[in-house]
Amino acid sequence: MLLLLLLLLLLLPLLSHFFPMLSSALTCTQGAIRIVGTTGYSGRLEVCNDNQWGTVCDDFFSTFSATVACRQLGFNPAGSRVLSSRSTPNGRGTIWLDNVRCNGNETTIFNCPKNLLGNHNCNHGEDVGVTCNRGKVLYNLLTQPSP
Ligand SMILES: [Ca+2]
Repeated sequence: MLLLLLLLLLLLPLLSHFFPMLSSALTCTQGAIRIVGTTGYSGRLEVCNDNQWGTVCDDFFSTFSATVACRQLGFNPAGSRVLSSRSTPNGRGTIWLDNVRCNGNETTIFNCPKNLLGNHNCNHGEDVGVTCNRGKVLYNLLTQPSP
């Protein structure tokens, strides 16, 4: 019996490799955000909700909102810019945020005035991006690497 248990314990990592549900695989941390792009500091903005990465609509998304996103990602907020939806490659999945209207002082993008999560009138052609100051500062733990 004990041997069987040991065997199962040894096999579990292998099993969960083939059946990710077994380890209740975490895709992303609730409330985390990321920039999807080749440079790491400029690209499509994505946010994590309900264990899924999703995108942000460009409606009302201003420099103030870009500033909040960049600060949340641990960048120096100075010089944060909106990357227009025209310049941002379309994302996939759920559009989590719409009508984001930060005043610039919020600590996370989720604290900004916005629609309820997933409540939007957008399409992925309206996915917004940000360009952050390349300088990173070390005061944020919610940063997750881009794929
Ligand atoms: Ca909208």
